[in-house]
Amino acid sequence: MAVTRKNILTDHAVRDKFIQGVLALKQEPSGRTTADFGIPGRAQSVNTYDLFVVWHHTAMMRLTPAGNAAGRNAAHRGPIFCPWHRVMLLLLEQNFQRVLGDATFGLPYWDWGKDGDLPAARQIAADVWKADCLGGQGSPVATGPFAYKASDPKSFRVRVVANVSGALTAVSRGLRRRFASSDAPLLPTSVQVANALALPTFDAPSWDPSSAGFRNRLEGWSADAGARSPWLHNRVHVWVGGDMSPSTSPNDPVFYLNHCNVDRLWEAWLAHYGRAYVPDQTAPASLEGHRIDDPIASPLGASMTPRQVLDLRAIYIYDRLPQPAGTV
Ligand SMILES: [Cu+2]
Repeated sequence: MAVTRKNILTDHAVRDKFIQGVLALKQEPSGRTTADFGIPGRAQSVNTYDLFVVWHHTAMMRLTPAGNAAGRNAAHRGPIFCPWHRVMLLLLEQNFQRVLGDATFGLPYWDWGKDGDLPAARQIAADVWKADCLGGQGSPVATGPFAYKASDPKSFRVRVVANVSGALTAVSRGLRRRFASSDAPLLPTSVQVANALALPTFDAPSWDPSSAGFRNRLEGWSADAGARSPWLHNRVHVWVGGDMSPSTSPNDPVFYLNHCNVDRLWEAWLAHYGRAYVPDQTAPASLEGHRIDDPIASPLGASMTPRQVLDLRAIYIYDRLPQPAGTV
């Protein structure tokens, strides 16, 4: 039976399990150590939650192909953006189900387009940032389930970050968020989401941040006419700020609520346009890592290809899919 992924604001049981799952995976040794990933200092456990942080950073640092000027990498700035993060969420969801002992658990999503429809002052005080949900902003975050408590070593700690030269470093500090900086003062809106869904092309040459199509709009390099980047997914990262900005952004659990919504929007697009994906396997080797049968490898399990994740309705569905602009 497929699990249902729900809006985190509409189901308190799912919200509480998400929090519980994050905290449990934060404490659970993965069997890998910092030394396995070349992180300097005394070798210490990379716990399961932090293994996803390392995976994301590593993928983002691997340019595909090496040295390309557009910065296309193994997880971003190209068509693989959608399937790569879908595989990541799937593996996280399986780990949640295991650690919670609940095979019916589906990852929740944050419908940020809805919050983007609110006035600015209400966006930073929206329900998702309340103490019973994700807690608010701060350096460190001081409210909610991921607040830093100096006296409690089991309270939420960021364990792995990247330094200025892109190398992973072990740390132990509180989570940081800084909402609505001048780089992204407002969240994306539901109209912008609907406009993105109205784009019938998934992706197109040059398969990077300058491409036309749905993937690039959703990822957030191309905007509605006249609008200023960053857009949609990118804008959410920048709007939350702090630990949500760099390559180690899965350090903030809101990463997964953002990406579950991104995956929901991709699912809405797939449902509307016939589950198509480009480029196919005849595309040149310069697009390796982004073609339909190229493997998405992970330190957490078997690799999967884009083709294998275009229809996962036997595994999970969303409680609600938004519609493209111009449809009823
Ligand atoms: Cu990412």
